Amino acid sequence: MDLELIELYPSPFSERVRWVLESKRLPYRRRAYQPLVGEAELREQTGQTTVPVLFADGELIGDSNAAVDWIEARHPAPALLPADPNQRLIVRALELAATEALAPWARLGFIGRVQALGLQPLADHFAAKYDWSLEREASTGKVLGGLLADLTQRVAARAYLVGDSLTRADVTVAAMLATVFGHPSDDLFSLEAPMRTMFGLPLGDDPALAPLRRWRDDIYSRHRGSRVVPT
Ligand SMILES: N[C@@H](CCC(=O)N[C@@H](CS)C(=O)NCC(=O)O)C(=O)O
Repeated sequence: MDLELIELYPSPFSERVRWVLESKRLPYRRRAYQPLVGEAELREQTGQTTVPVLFADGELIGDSNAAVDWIEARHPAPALLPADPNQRLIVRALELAATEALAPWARLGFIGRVQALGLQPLADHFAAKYDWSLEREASTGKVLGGLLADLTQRVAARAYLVGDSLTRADVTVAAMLATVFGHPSDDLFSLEAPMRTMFGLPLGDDPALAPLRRWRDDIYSRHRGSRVVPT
């Protein structure tokens, strides 16, 4: 077995794949990607313009959803997908809600911060790449409000999003919530202060969402396995 992950350390998409690999106790090498300056080389080597990219036993997997499926199919224990088809469908729907809606919308807040700080040329690069505008950023709350409220209601009453044990839905939603609440505290996720301040939305401070934040922190404490650290 030979596994190498090209990652952007603070990105929840990379974090999600690290978490799945580590849950299954799979040894892997890590290679850091640097936005903008590393993009031409990434495209040349992998055909991709985003990370994570997983090299897995000779295959190149350029998307975190495909990567976690590859891992689950070949390394099913401990299972992170339920056997029951209904539960499995809910896990997949939650994962897609988190990776394709929650994180991309909440990321607009991150890009807005990069813009406001005038961190060029990164700011304009991200704005163009991820379709940022002040107007789109301003509608994040409207788009995500219902999903965040429903997630909060679910985890206020139950330890896990689906069933009675950890699934990829928990891993993925917990990882993607870094875009809403910022990262978990430094004892769980090592991150330099300047980078830490770049993540999280004002709506993440809404007291109504506090149970969701507590759940995220609790899932990290109980299931991440060890403190997340850079390469
Ligand atoms: N659908 C992709 C999305 C990955 C993605 O958006 N990656 C971002 C991290 S937030 C990235 O590579 N950003 C760096 C860049 O654009 O240069 C996946 O699930 O892997």
